[in-house]
Amino acid sequence: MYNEVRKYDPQLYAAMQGEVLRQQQNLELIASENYTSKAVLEALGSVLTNKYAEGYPGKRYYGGCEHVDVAEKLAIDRAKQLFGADHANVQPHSGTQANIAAYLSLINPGDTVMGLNLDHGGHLSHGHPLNFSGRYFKIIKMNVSKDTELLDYDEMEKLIEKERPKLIMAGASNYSRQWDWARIKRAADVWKCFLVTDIAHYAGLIAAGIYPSPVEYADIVTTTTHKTLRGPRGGLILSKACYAKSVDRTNFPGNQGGPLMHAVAAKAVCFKEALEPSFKTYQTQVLNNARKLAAEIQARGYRIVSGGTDCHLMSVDLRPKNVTGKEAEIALDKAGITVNKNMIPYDPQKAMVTSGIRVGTPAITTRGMVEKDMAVIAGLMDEAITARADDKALKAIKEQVKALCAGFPMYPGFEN
Ligand code: DSN
Repeated sequence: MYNEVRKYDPQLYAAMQGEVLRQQQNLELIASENYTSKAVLEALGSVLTNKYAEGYPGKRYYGGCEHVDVAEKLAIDRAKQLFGADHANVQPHSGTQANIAAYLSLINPGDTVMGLNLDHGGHLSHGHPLNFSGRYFKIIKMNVSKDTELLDYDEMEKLIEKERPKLIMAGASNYSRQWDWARIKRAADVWKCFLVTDIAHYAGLIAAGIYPSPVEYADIVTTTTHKTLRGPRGGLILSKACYAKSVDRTNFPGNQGGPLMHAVAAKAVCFKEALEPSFKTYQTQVLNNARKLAAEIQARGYRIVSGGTDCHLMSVDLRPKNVTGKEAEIALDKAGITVNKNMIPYDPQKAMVTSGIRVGTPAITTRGMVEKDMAVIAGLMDEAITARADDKALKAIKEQVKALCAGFPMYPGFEN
């Protein structure tokens, strides 16, 4: 594998090969990661990367776009069908770039935006002071309830009435329960503010119909394509027909130059895969695995934020074990289990320490793991966290993880 890189650039090859082994031999529990299909990888590694195609299908600033036009049209039509959207722009290089385009399609710098606090499960691009969103807009933060750790819609409505944001950004990177999109839309309508929903985490579940879709309610919906959706790294914007021109103009030439046509082609493959009946089976298993894993982790004395999950991820409060997120992440890494430390709501710790970890099931489900494997994984996680000061024990757990993963090849036939 990677023969040309191996011959030309052995140093890089060693890193790439190391990553192949890491992905194969470790338990990948980062909620925002997944394994694409081989067809998606093939499109990503194709000659389409050689092509400039500024503009949109049929209206390009470069010649020779007849074939990439087909690829982009396929991606657009499939995305619209998958989510039932009027309009799709498949060019954003990332979710954050999709969000930049969404904001600037509807409002201007200096306007007020309301978004979920990053510490409560929001995302950097929903208003963090160091992010463009926090620098260009006046941000009003929404919090989850201290008691229930759920979105507090009564508080949200009061905040909208008080602050009168021009735009509500609804979405999260670490919120495991369902959003009531219809209720937020009603509140947005009362005060005449725009509603953008960022479904980057839930997109695959939404496409499969097992998590509520905001498409009928939101003015604009943004997502990434590489999380639960299991496609290439990239972004996607869906909108009502009336915003189509504005979205397209804001993304190009407003926010990006040439689209990455190999990534656009890979998105076309991803959307085709997501339209297959087997994708619903996959997403249902992702959800079942997440619920089982949450229950198994809880049964070992940890606390699951909000008591459970309605999606692919869970937020684990480690305080009952007197462990920080940082300590747990390091111990789990040594044991071949990959997670990220994450703030829990009202976390007493700083962002680089945290009291929690975020755990997700999209990647392990792609590898074929089911409910019975979740009990094994929760046991291995607990053993590693308990043995965090004992490198020898962590090494032994890593061997068990490796043996478990060997039974679920990442890409059958690909490793050799
Ligand atoms: N940073 C991503 C995540 O891990 O959720 C979101 O963009």
